Amino acid sequence: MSRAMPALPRLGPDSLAALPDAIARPRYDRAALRPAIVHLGLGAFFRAHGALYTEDVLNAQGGDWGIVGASLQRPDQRDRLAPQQGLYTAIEHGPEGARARVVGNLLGVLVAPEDPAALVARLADPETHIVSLTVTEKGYCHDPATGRLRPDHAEIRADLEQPDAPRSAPGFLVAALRRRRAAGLPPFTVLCCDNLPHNGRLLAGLLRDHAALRDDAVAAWIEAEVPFPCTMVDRIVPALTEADLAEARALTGHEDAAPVVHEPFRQWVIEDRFAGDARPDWALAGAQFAADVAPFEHMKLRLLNGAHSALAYLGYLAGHETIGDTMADAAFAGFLRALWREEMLPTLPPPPGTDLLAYTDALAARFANPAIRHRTWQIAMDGSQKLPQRLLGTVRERLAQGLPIPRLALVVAAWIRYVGGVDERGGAIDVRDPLAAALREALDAAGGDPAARVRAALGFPAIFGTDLPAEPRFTDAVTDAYRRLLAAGARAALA
Ligand code: CS2
Repeated sequence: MSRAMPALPRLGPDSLAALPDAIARPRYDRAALRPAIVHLGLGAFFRAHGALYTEDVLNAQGGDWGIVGASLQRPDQRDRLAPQQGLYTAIEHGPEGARARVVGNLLGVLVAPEDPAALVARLADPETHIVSLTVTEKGYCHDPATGRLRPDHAEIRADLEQPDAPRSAPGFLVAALRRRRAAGLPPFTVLCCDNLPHNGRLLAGLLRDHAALRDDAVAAWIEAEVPFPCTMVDRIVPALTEADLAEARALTGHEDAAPVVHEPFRQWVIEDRFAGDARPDWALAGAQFAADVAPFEHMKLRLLNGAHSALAYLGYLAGHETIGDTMADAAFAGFLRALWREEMLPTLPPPPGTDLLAYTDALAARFANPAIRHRTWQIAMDGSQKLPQRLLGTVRERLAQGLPIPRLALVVAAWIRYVGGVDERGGAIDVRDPLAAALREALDAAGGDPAARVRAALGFPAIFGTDLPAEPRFTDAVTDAYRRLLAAGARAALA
């Protein structure tokens, strides 16, 4: 006979006083919080990054900077968090073990598809000062190679059909800004926190283009009045697992359906341009306000995210489940060092006060952290949206300088192998990417000839533009690497 475990109490406001002493919890007055920040794309990353910076500011000086989350697709975050009145456990996994805290600044979660008008109203409300976003690369409905809005995108078309019940993130922002302008209200600040190049400027262009599809005056107002600070965000936050749920239970003695597990490191560099200068003093929590975020963002997108994608495709093909497992394989750790040193660092100007070699040393240690189980499959997702800013910018700069790209080409070849959908042992790969079906179709149509398959994959201008497929130094290097991958497998191809 199996004996049921005694049920633990669900995490909620009443549990705060009952948590074990080691668990940090809000030290400010939760009742004083106002819905001043709305975050679109509430997921593990934001709850382990921006929300924790805000939590630290509240703990340091109190205040009313509460956060309302919004999910643009699914109700699961709301369903997990609502019974806990927004409280959740953040668990830090460092080399010395785990440390947990309970976070209190989340006021609620709106689920956009259930009631789009409610989200537009929340955004348009004068109490909303900042709208931050982590909707992932594909959530911007743009063309990753050019950074322009795709008016033919299904979600953008849906926005235009029902402007007061939009579907896309740009659609919600435009609908709310239109309403604020009509009401004579000041704009909110749009704070993009996704891993996109010049993310603030990119989003400003997308909103202008989106608004101009209906009303040039709104587009002009957005361009003139709305601040879109650029940001660089960094913290490794793997997707939630059953083990995390169990760990939250063990640490807190409470049932938490929505814990987040993250590494100790975090970084946030923010351009200091906010509507009415209204923002939490995130510097109190270690964020950096900078006049120019571009050098930080370049460093991070190329050295961290570029390396992540490299390890994800090559590591997955070699049968490694996580980034930590991949780094524990000396062939991969060595390849990564060489990729950084030989091909990435030479084209990268260091941000003020930063030693890039030390930065890559620290990255290698972060990637190797065995307590962070970050799956290669998770990072391999949405490669069509990630390759341009992570790897192809470096490729273009090296080619322009007449420099070779053997390792970068191998990563692109590994991506082609990955999106082909069949792994090295003949098993199916669960490829998640907005272009997955189109890529698979193009590769299948190309047949078995490696050069034809590479040509087919590189023939996606949304990813590679029109310049790279026409550049023999690029296509030859990728084709060579792809042949080596087919002949010897990913691990041997690293040599
Ligand atoms: C990762 C990022 O999933 C991915 O593509 O490269 O989520 C990465 O972990 C973060 O950007 C780290 O700051």
